[in-house]
Amino acid sequence: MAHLLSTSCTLKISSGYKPYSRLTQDSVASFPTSFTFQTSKSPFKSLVLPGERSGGGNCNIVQATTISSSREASKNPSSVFDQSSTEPSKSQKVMVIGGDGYCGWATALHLSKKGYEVAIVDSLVRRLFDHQLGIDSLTPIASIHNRIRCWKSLTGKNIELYIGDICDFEFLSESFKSFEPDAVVHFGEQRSAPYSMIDRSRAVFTQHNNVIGTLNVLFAIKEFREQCHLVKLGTMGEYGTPNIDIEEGYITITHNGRTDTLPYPKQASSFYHLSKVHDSHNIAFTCKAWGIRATDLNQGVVYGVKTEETDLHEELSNRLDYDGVFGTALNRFCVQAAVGHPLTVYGKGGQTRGYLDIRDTVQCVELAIANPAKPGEFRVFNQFTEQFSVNELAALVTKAGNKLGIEVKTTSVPNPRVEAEEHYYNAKHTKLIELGLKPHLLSDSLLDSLLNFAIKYKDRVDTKQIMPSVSWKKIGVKPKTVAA
Ligand code: NAD
Ligand code: USQ
Repeated sequence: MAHLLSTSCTLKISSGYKPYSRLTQDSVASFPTSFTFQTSKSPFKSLVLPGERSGGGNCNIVQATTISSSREASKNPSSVFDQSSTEPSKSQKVMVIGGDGYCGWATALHLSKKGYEVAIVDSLVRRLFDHQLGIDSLTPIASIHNRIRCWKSLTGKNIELYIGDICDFEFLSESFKSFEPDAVVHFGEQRSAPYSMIDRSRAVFTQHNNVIGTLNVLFAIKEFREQCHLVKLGTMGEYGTPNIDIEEGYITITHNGRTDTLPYPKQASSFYHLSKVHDSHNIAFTCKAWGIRATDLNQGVVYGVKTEETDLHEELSNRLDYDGVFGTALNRFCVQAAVGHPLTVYGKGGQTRGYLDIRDTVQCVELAIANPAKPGEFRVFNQFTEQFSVNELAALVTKAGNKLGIEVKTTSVPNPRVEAEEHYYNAKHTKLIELGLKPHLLSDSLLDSLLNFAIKYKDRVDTKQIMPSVSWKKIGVKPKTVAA
């Protein structure tokens, strides 16, 4: 049985833990890789909260929930939102794996507001990465327990919390049996391409964490919730940058006089992006073999920080990464402009990608849940709203900065990645629009607000973390432990 854990639990960290080693251009090779949490042999395998173990053995099961009984319906729904006509017809239960992260937190709150019964499953490993690399979110973020408590006190809505690693199948099984989800939204992966390219151990960790985690989710659905709809976060980067239009998941090809509709070719360009390709293959196979119903959301690069729900209270604030490992292009450029750092365009800057506002991420996920895939269907949506090259983003941020009286400069940084810097890019993205997505396109006002937000927190910026520090070409086997 799942244990209900009080919110006052704290993580115990072994004495070998060195939270402030920094990842800099010169020190990639020398930062420690062997931080461990108490009782966990692998540096990454599980986060263990003391005193909460399953019936013996090595299995690290930790499950937590908010103080109040999780199944209790909200008795005092707050009036902070107008809920008319947005509630799902019956209360659907949605498990948000990775719900403490950037996309997951915003989505969990959005779904909870919309009347879904939500449970967050998270190992909190992302907070550990920050400690390991000596980086931090631009915004101060509350603990997951305080976030959930704050949400409950403002809205009356309960969010269940299961803390553990989905690579641990026993933990995941217990979470499934306890919560009984109708849909699982799976954000719970190591999502940084540079992180996956630091060294062998990060490459292996990324692929193990992502591929085995997803495989476990598929087995948990098969074993315990056959009808459960899997909404999996994939990435546009699975397709690479082919010299033809990118379709949504499938392409019809005529070859030697015969025609078939086949999965669109994948050309990922980091060990992280490759983990998403492997995930997609495993999901597609289990849809066919076991009749799993799944939606793969090939998401573009997300920008922005505020959503209607996270904006309610500062304890609900979302994270905003700006560093060279976890920060993504547009978010980084806004923070760089705010602190007077030249915008870091890698190489020629013609790299073009799909982008979307975080308010659209939460909308897309809700649309996917509300319109589920059929049993056995492997559905693929390209989840972005606009395409930009890096140079175009830099020009937009420069213009927005100038409007606010900030002088913005751009610098061309030798590209740390191996990627095309000038290429054709035209990716389809109509399926979510057909389901009702109303995009928040990148506008002057959004850029103003993101820049103002970055200015508000600019004293928290560690400018040493801005330049890229991980090279695709210099990846190698790094020493396992290094003196501090
Ligand atoms: P994030 O790092 O902020 O959040 C991921 C969360 O998953 C973290 O809270 C982490 O602790 C948790 N997690 C990781 N491995 C886990 C495991 N084994 N068990 C339990 N929890 C685990 O990342 P994000 O930016 O919110 O991205 C979420 C998902 O969306 C990822 O799958 C990512 O690939 C995808 N995505 C993100 C972007 C983007 O721009 N941020 C773009 C496209 C796709
Ligand atoms: N780039 C710069 N300067 C920077 C940062 C990035 O020129 O300071 C360039 C990169 O070289 C790349 C492009 O901007 O060509 C996008 O890079 P990014 O860091 O914003 O995004 P990426 O590494 O692709 O990864 C992010 C998320 C990942 C998600 C992916 C969606 O971290 O989880 O899967 O966006 S996509 O790009 O569509 O694959």
